[in-house]
Amino acid sequence: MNKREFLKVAGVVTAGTMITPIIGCNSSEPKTSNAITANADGTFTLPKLRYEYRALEPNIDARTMEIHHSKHHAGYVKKFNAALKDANISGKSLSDILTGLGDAKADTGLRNNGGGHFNHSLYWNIMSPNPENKQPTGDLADAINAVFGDFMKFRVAFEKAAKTRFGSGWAWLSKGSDGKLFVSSTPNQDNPLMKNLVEQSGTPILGIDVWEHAYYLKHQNKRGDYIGNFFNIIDWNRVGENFKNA
Ligand code: MN3
Repeated sequence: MNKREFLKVAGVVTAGTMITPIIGCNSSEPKTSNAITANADGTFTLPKLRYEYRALEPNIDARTMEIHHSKHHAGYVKKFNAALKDANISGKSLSDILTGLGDAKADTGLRNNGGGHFNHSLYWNIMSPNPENKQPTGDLADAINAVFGDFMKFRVAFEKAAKTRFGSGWAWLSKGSDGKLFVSSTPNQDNPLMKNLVEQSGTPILGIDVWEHAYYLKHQNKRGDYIGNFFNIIDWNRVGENFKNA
């Protein structure tokens, strides 16, 4: 029995008083909205995860999570802050920066790294070790059924978008300006907020990272296995909140 298991058995571990986790969960849960708001000095910060790196096992392994968050995502944040400084941008929200890309001031540093920061912040936020619901509920379920017919048809469409994205990129469920949901995929670190750069624009409420760094250590070339496992850990309550706020 390790220390954590002992504490669990002893009843010491309760919500909000977890023993020091690898990444530092605390009672003030970081949400995507916090991650996408600039600090007072205009910079952005790597958000803490609300679960430990190992918490999503066996669906996503601890080593992948650690490298993905502490190296890849941290790298995007660092380079994004540098790109903001170069572009002399300060005080804008991440969403506004991404939505505005593609005009004369478009910059690959902002696009790749700002996109990387937004996309990963959303991705961490919509996963949970123990989702309360395995499927969407309420208004989100109604909206999915209205467009796709039922949840399984949505899942097939989403998995197809994720599997067929050639090379590195993301698959999304987004809310369009007409309020309707749609599934799409984007290359690299693009996302549907980048209205001047994508075929179909909207506000992403669910996203899966299909870069190899998101799954290669555990699944190697089997992207489909990773996508299937992802459905075990989608936090549909959070996706529902994103839908409501989009
Ligand atoms: Mn990634």
